[in-house]
Amino acid sequence: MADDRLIHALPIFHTHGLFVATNVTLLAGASMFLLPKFDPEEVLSLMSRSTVLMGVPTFYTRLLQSPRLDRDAVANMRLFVSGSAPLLAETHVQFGSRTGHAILERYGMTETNMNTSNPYDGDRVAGTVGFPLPGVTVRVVDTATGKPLPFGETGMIEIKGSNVFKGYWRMPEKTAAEFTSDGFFITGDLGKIDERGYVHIVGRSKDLVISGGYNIYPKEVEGEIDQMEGVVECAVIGVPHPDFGEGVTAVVVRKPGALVDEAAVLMALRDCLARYKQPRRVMFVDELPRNTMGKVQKNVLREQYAGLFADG
Ligand code: MCA
Repeated sequence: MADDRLIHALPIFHTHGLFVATNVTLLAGASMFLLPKFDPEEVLSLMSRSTVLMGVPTFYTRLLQSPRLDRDAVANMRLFVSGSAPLLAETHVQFGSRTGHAILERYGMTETNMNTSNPYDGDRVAGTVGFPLPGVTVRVVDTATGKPLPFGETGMIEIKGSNVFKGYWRMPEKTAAEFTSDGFFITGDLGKIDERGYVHIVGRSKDLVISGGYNIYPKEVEGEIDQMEGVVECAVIGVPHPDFGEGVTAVVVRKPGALVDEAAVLMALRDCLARYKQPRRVMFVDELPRNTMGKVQKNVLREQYAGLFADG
């Protein structure tokens, strides 16, 4: 709305900060505080002069850590939006009880822009990303057969609509592989649609880690570690992290007698990968778990290390 004022603390080199936050503000003829980075105390200070905050889940978990966050602090605020990574139902509930606001969670991707959203008027259901936006078709299909599934059953989420991109720049094969023959984009997110029509995202089939709203492709990190002296192979996974949602974790197999340790791996990556892509922990194992086809079972590793960051 034209009299809105957005607190903009997202990077503007991503869809969320540029197209969603900035363009929507311009389209509405509204205004914003454009901040160089997210600082929870500064954001709290601006709330008395603002009406909307758009953030990734880490914004909300960090705001919850401030004792200043209460109903008085948000008295002028109309809307809190979350996207780019899954918002834990627990964060939604805690934020609601501290502030009286139900965070509006929505679902987008760089390839599609925004797909679904919880309603502005109506139930914003924790753990769901709401309904398809106007003009967007969302279906859930069987991952093996590609056939649409009934309500409540989990499968691959596919999207069609004028919001969907045309393809990856100069990557026709990747583009072809990620669209169905009837023109749906295969998101790589696994989910279901419940009887009320709310979309739930329950997992991911693409080998991708999302840390603090940034996408990390494990292959890139694995490629760097595999090149190191003393390393046989490795697998990079995301495991639950209290601040970033998922924490990048490398599981490494060393050559017999090799001295490479966690510090050495981190040091080797320091200058060749952006900081957010660098593992927060490096674990060593004798061998990686594999299925009968010889494929590394990352799900087994994710379970094994699920509690790694439990204490922060
Ligand atoms: C910073 N670090 C990170 C991350 N961000 N490590 C892992 N994951 C991250 N996301 C590193 C820093 O370099 C630093 O390294 C250490 O972690 C702690 O930094 P800190 O000061 O706590 O971080 P920050 O600068 O406060 O940043 C956290 C953040 C930021 C505010 C959550 O990551 C962020 O703005 N995320 C938003 C990303 C986003 O806009 N995604 C939208 C993509 P050291 O320890 O060396 O000091 S578009 C999208 O996903 C679709 C379209 C959608 O639906 O929106």
